[in-house]
Amino acid sequence: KRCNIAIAGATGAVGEALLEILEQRKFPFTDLIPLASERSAGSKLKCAGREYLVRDLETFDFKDIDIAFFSAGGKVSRVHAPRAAAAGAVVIDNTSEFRYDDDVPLVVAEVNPEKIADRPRGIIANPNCSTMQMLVALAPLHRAAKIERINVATYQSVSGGGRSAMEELGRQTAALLNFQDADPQRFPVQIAFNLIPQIDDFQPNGYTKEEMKLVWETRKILGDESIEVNPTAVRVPVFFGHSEAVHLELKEKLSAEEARKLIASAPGAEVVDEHKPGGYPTPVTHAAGKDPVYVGRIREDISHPRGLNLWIVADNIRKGAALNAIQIAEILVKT
Ligand code: A2P
Ligand code: 11C
Repeated sequence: KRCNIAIAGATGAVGEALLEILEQRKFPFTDLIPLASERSAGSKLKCAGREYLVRDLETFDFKDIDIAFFSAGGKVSRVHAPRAAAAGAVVIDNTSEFRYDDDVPLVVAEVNPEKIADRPRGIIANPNCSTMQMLVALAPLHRAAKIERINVATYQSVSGGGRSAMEELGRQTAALLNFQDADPQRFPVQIAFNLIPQIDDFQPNGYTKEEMKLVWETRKILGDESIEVNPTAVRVPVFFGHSEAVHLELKEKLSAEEARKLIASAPGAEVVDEHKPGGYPTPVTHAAGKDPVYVGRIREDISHPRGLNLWIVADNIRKGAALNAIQIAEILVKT
């Protein structure tokens, strides 16, 4: 079944990846409408050998659109996603705007695709990148041995913050190598040659929203409110690819070898786990520009009888955002 698609935020970092992946996967669309703010309306974007004119989201009528991808920030989704759904489009929303609403499914294509069919508001939410990659790796372990608690520290690349954040890392790196000031604008403090233990806003409990997303989204996607999640989210001076050090406490013991086998046979995951220099995934050597979620450093926790340690790396713009959204759309066009 061919269909008309629209991309709100088509000129952004995730928008660019959406166009690239639609082309790579030969997504069966009839027409494609890139949408952005009036700043970039009138410019042109390429997909599958054709040029498409960018239109202003503000004044666009979604009546002929079957699937609308939204990646232009929560505030934009709040206003325009319900409008697109009311006009008959199925919205696949990349922001955190609707993720925690009971009547909006939150879907990782390899983990809970069955939820796509139940979308009373015509909106399907795409999880946050850090939850997405973590659950592609952890879902098979949860099914086999039930995860009771997840301790996770993230190492998140700047592309998660969009184009302006990538530009800031590039600009600061060049400035500092030329003995000039970093002059932070997009991030609260210098990101080049530094680490920042804050992503998104602080919540009343002292955690950041990025950290709480890992708690809320893990429980919703795995359908298990009893899972405890203890997160720390850190921004690192990497352009593409989020990494996560994950420590699991399981109900039943799994050996490292059993965990390796379960992850290796899970859809979307790939084990890279050799005990030698470079025998593990990194954002640059494995993840950037690639589809799989890479898992390495799989070890039994020497301090806990049913503990496991893992290192999970994926391209936050691809599997973490654009790819999963397109996998959802592929399921929609098949049904
Ligand atoms: P524009 O290029 O017109 O600013 P990123 O996540 O890389 O920062 O990209 C954000 C995306 O969201 C861009 O495509 C941007 O378009 C779009 N965008 C931001 N604000 C709005 C808005 N008010 N209306 C429509 N699109 C918006
Ligand atoms: C980051 N995870 O790395 C964020 C970006 O909730 O969709 C995505 C924010 C979200 O900055």
